[in-house]
Amino acid sequence: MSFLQDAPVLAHPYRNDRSLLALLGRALPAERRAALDADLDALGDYALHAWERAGTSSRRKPVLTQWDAWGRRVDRIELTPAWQEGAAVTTRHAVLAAGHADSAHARLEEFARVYLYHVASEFYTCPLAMTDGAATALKAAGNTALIERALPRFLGRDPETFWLSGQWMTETPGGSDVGRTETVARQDADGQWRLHGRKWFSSAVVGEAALALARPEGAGGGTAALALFYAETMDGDRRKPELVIDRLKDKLGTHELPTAEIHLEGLPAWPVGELAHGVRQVAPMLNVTRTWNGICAVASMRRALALARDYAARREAFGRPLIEQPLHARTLADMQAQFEAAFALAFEVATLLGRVEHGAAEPHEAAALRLLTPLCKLWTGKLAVKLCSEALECFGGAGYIEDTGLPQLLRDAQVYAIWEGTTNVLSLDSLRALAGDGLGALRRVVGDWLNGSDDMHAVSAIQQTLEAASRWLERHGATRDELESGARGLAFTLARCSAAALLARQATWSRQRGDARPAAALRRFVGHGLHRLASPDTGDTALLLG
Ligand code: MFK
Repeated sequence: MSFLQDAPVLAHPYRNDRSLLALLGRALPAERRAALDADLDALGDYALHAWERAGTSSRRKPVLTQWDAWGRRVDRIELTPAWQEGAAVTTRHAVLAAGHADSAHARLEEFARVYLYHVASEFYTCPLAMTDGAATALKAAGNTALIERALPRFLGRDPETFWLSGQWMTETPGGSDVGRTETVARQDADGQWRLHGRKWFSSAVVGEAALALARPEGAGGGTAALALFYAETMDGDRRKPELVIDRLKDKLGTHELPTAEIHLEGLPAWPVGELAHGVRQVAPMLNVTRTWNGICAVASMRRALALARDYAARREAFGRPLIEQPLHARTLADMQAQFEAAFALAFEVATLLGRVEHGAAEPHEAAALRLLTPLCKLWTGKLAVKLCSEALECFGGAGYIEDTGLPQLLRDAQVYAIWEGTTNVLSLDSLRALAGDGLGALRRVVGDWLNGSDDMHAVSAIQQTLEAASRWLERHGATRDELESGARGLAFTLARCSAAALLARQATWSRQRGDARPAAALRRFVGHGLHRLASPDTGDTALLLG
């Protein structure tokens, strides 16, 4: 028999994740940490089981059957195994319930679960994110009737009564520009609202409810005239006939996720709040799903890196294991440093969300959260693609072969930069959050995070880069086109500074406990530069595109 290469082995995703263990050790009181342990351990077990199952199963895509043998419209969707288990696994481990518990730590405890579950879930986390977002938006709107009806289902711990909710926003003319929504809400003579239109990306089509943007009949055009509606999709165990599934999307990645194009043909719906300003009402949902996006992006990075790191010890080339090859080791260490920075930022957004929702945060922390949410989403989304691509390369040709399970990581990672708003749309959203004193709020929290750090080089680099960002804003803030054309560079700069400051805080805590690795990650991350500010556009853009 000729040489056979050992496959990479996935170590227990919870017990071996030093970043997660250190974060929980620093951020949670001992009794809450202990109470969380069993769920995290079990979700780590589930992740291992799913990884092993994926290696032997060929079931990758859901199947839509639109008609039965006798010509009746059925729109039945057969799901992959992880999707069939989704409600049971997540209710058993209180994934959504944890996030809405009465504690400032609720969101951190929720997102620790999400992080461990995500890759194994085969993007069941996508509708879970929307369900979480829908619960948050209903609470923010204060609609008591809908809260009493839907939240026990959305946040419940019984898989039999658990409901998933969708977010029906995207339409053919309005992906980013939601103000172009064409779906109309009409009121029957008896007062019942009904939705008529076509929604172009529905990833919770197997769910039982949805929040949908629609234009009340006769309302004007644009964003402000849109209203937010709550709808239910099922009549007992049959899908309502007013919801028609046109087809499932054939996507680059997230293959197990049944994303559908649908028609609403008079689906009954109820206004969530006033019959206007629907985008304002759905914004809490967007900010929650964008937080999920950041956590899921770091979960994918962590999986890719864990496999690449393990493989580097198993694979020999030129007489020694890859891990002993200086350039390969350096490549992995660079990836580790970037991952640790992204991890720190994503989990701080989760933590701050919990503090703000619980009323435990100061006003400047709430303003910082509003800015950090798009920054985290846009930066981690891009970084996930880069790191997953680099991780595949660490396997050479094997990283390009489907049944290693590796290419899927890269295909799936691409969705993070698109789902819930592209990098540019999120960069522009960060400008909304910077209006007023968003940057001042960010600088205050960064100052708190740097307090006590002994890495003077990193502290000075972070502070100088924030100064440069502030000067950039002063210079370009008055001219809208200049501001927008540089928004991505500004957003990446602020994201990197925030992540570095959070890494500095973790490094200080870990060093006091004898672990110098986060400090090394900080040095390396800062060493790659924080500054990504765009130089003024001297007309070259128009020239290049001419
Ligand atoms: C997981 C796998 C998925 C499978 C594949 C899926 C592929 C992708 C499928 C998708 O389509 S995902 C959905 C992607 N679409 C989006 O995420 C929407 C992107 N567009 C935006 O985010 C726009 O910024 C937005 C539509 C939210 C607003 O743009 P507009 O129309 O210019 O609105 P405007 O007037 O600026 O804002 C309306 C109000 O909302 C304002 O408040 P006021 O009414 O009080 O003035 C804003 O301040 C507020 N607002 C907007 N964004 C906010 C926000 N408030 C808080 N937080 C925010 N993030």
